[in-house]
Amino acid sequence: VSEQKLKPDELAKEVLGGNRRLLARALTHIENESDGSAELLNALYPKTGNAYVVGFTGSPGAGKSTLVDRVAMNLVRRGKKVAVLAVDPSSPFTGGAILGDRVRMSQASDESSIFIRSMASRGALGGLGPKTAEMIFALDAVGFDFILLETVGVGQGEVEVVRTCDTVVLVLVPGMGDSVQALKAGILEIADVFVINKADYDGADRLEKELLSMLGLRQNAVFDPPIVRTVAVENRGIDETVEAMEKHRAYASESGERETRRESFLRQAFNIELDSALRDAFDKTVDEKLMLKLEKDLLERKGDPRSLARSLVATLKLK
Ligand SMILES: Nc1nc2c(ncn2[C@@H]2O[C@H](COP(=O)(O)OP(=O)(O)OP(=O)(O)O)[C@@H](O)[C@H]2O)c(=O)[nH]1
Ligand SMILES: [Mg+2]
Repeated sequence: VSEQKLKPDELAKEVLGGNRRLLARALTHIENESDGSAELLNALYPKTGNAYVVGFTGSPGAGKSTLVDRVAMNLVRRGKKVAVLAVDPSSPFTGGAILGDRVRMSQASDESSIFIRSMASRGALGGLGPKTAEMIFALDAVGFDFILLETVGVGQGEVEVVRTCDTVVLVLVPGMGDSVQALKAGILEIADVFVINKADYDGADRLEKELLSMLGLRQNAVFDPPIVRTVAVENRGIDETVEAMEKHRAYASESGERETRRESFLRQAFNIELDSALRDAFDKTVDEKLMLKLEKDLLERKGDPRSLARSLVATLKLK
């Protein structure tokens, strides 16, 4: 069978068998929601649940890509299979250390132990839409031990990261307005590990002190997020970053936090898909004339939005 004509289940089989080139194609199908992508996902999903997903977030230019690159290399040297997913990168993921080490790596380990992919989010949630989750499902299914997710900005979508990731690493930089007071509400709560990158700059001590005093104010805190200093460009602090990730991982699996997080994420993903499936079914079923009439009633102040929407749904054959 030519590759072009692979059916979704055949593509899934190839991808699960370790074909990286077809994995790239499968991810594109999923990203574009092209024909067959639902079947593809359906074939991959039962194999998921084993990868450890770590999200790296922080202000633009904080050094997320550099750090992810070094962490990925570090994990590969420990014999792990690592996928890197950069969501909405404001600058391209260069794979600096990864590519630089490729010659040496190919002697030590299989090149396929690392896989890099960028994607645009287009997500309704701002940062991480359902597409990100589906890409993670695919990478998880094919057997990566770690999936490192880079998401840009300390912005609106950030709080959504926590639902997709087992561990959230917040990358901060001394000075540069990254004072702890300037952090968006909710960010402190979602960080499982703090990395003070660019620790070669002045102000790392002050930033760490601020973080510690903020963390001291938390109520009912059960886990003390490690604070690690890195100089990612010089490969400094990378072992410590991996250890901090592992520390949170151990806590999360022992305490049940990991399961709780995964379950709430999957339920949320299911509900988002349910909303969109219902809307599709509705659009196909609804009496358009009636819909227009109700809209007219609305504009003429004859009926309020809630009553009209409910009366419209009441005409459908739903229980
Ligand atoms: N001095 C210093 N520079 C660093 C360090 N880590 C990264 N940089 C530099 O900071 C710049 C931004 O690094 P990136 O890794 O692209 O940062 P990013 O957070 O991924 O940026 P965006 O994806 O564009 O938000 C680059 O020029 C890096 O070389 C560090 O520890 N110290
Ligand atoms: Mg980046």
